[in-house]
Amino acid sequence: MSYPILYSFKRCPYAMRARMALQLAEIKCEIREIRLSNKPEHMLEISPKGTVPILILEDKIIDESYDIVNWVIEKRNIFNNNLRSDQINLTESLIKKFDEAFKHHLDRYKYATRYENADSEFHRSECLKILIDLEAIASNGKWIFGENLNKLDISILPFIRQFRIANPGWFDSLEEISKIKKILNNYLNSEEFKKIMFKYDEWQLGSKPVYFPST
Ligand SMILES: N[C@@H](CCC(=O)N[C@@H](CS)C(=O)NCC(=O)O)C(=O)O
Repeated sequence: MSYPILYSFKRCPYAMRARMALQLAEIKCEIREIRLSNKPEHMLEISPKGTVPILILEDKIIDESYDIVNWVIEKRNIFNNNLRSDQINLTESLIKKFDEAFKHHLDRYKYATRYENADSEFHRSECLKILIDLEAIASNGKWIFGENLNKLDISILPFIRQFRIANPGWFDSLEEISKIKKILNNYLNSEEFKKIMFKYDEWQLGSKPVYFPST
């Protein structure tokens, strides 16, 4: 039996969301851990834009993390929750906001020197504004919409994790996003998160196949 192939990079927030969906669905894949500075030729052949994650299926290749998550959701009912229609709409608009505005400011906050004239503090406060808006709609429960994990949690928490990592002391002292901090902690301390952060050696042509989730 051949398994789907997943090109991945452990620390990539987009790859994390894809791995989380696959893990929750218990869809076993051959995982190929890459280094962004040393992308395998085969990966670039099948998806010349050169980003991870990429999921190779028998009949198609999916090279956008959002599409991988949706493909998993169509296949398996991993979030068996009855969300209201406003929560469904919020899910889509917030994922877009994190993929675009939040990521834009996050990169300029974390790596200001790589961008001409980037003011790290300005970009940090733009990210924080987005988190304060999220705080306003977040539940007091374990996850953003309550006690059940949803597509929104697995899609945006990897970016909030990165935001925290840039300056954990400052992030942890923020009182205005206390629900978000709690939800992030729940994510980071979950068994599922530990599983998706399993460390694989870098894949090279000819490497013996290794599988995700690791057993
Ligand atoms: N829109 C893509 C973005 C993926 C993306 O940008 N991944 C980063 C790693 S976090 C990447 O592969 N960058 C390529 C590079 O830095 O060369 C998706 O959602 O899958």
